[in-house]
Amino acid sequence: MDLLNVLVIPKDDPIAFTFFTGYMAMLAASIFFFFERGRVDDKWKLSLLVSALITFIAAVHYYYMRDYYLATGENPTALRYIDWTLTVPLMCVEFYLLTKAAGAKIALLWKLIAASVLMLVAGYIGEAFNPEGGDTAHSVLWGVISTIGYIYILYTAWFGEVAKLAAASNNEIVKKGVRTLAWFVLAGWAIYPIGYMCMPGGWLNTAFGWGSENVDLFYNIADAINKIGFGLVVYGIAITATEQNKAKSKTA
Ligand SMILES: *C/C=C(C)/C=C/C=C(C)/C=C/C1=C(C)CCCC1(C)C
Repeated sequence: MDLLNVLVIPKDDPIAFTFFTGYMAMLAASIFFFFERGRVDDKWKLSLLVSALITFIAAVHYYYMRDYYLATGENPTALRYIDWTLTVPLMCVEFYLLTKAAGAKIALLWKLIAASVLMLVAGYIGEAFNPEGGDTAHSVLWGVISTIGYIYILYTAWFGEVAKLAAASNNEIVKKGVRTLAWFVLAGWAIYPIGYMCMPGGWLNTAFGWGSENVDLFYNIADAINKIGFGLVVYGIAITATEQNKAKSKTA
C-alpha cells in the first residue's frame, strides 16, 4: 500500500519544516488573540478579533499549502495569494481601527485596500504567469507595478494619513504602536520581494542561482514575522491602554 506522502516531512527539507511550523504558530497565535480579547477594554476588542482572524486565515491556508508543497514540491502560488488577498486588507483594517479615534475616515481604509489589491494582483500575475524556465522581463515588469502599491502603503504608514492621524491622536500608546507597525511594513514586508526575486528568471535567481524553493522559504519566514508580530503589537497597544485606564479609574 502506498503511504500518503503528505504525512512525511523529509529530514533534509527545511522548507517543508517551515510550512509545518508556520501552520502551528499561526494556529496558536489565533487562539491566543481570541482568548486575550476578553482581557482588554471594549474599544480594543475588534482590533484583537482582527488579529486573530489574520492568523487564523493564514493557519487554514498553511494547512493546505503544506500538503500541496509536500505532494508536488512546487510553490503553492494560488493558495498563497488567496491568503494574502484576505489577510493584507485585514492588516489595513488594523491601521484604520487604530487611527479611527483620531478621526480616520473610511476612505483611508479603501485607499489602503486598493493599494494592497494592486500590489497583490500584479505580484500574482508576475508569479503565476511566469513562463516555464522564467522570464526576467516579465518578473521585473510585474514586480515593479506591485512595488507601486507597496510604496503607497509604506508612505501612508510613515508620512501620510496614518502617520499624521497617529501624531494627532494625543495618545502616546497609539503613536508608538503605529510607528512599530510602520516598521513592520518597512522591514518585515520587504522580505516578500526578496522571495519573489528567487523565482525562475527573477534577479536573485539569475544573479546568485537562488532556486525557486527559496520563494517559499522567504514567504514563510515573512508571514510568521508579519502576521504574528503585527498582531502582537496591536495586542500590546490594547493591553497597555486597558491597564492604564484601569489605573486611572482607581485613582479617580
Ligand atoms: C500576511 C501577508 C503579507 C503581509 C503579505 C505581504 C506581501 C507583500 C508586501 C508583497 C509584495 C510584493 C512586492 C512589493 C513586489 C513583488 C511581488 C510581491 C507581491 C511579492
